[in-house]
Amino acid sequence: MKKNNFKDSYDNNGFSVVKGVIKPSLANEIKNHIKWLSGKYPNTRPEAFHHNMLIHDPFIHHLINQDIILDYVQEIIGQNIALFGAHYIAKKPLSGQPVGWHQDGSYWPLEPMNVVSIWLAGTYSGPENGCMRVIPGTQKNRLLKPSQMIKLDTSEFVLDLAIRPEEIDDNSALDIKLNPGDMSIHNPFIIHGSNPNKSTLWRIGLTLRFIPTTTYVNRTNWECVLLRGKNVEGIKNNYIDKPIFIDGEHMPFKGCHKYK
Ligand SMILES: O=C(O)CCC(=O)C(=O)O
Repeated sequence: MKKNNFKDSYDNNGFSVVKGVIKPSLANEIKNHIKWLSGKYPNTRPEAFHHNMLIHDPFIHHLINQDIILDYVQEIIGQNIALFGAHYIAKKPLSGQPVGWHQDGSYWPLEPMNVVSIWLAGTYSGPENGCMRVIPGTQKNRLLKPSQMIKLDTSEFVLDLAIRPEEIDDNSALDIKLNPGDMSIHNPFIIHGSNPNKSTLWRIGLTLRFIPTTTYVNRTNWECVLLRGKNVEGIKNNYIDKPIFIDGEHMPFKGCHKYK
């Protein structure tokens, strides 16, 4: 997609889709990474490979440093870019968990709420296997606080909060259909969620949250990565160093020598 169309769709609808942003071989490595992490953390569901498990992982750094992804992010938040969140939401065949309707910003201690999310597909993701769904235009809604939402049981849902059903009109919800290597990008205010995966296919997505370095992450010692441009004096985010690849601790991947 041309960058202008991409930006227009993001501004008007609250999300945009970019086809083939990474090569199929790299998307395949995302699939391998889920297998690798499932071996490393056998007691964790693959919907819950959270930031703390990923942020020092060289393969994640390889992904977040893909210039083509950062070029799109730059169109929205400018040239000084950091990552403050990474989370795999990988849904197993037959029993992948749903994500309740929510706005991302409700969860985040960001000052100001200037942030953009990428959802990078490691597999096909469509209505059959519980793809992300968005309600276009709702990025113009007010941001709900956690206290205005209902609590969900995390043994059944990926996230612990959802917007009250009576506050949602999902008639205009759209399925974000992606192939391996495609990505969607969404606004922190847009209402979105996903259904369970009852199909026989995996559904693997990596969510990445990018901030301009003018956004302060107000959570003590929260680990961020400075990716492009420079940090801002007075905004005391905790930017970590480039990780070192360790045999046995990290998944080998094409390009891992750059982390040795
Ligand atoms: O992966 C999903 O099903 C939902 C993703 C999501 O909620 C997000 O990226 O903010």
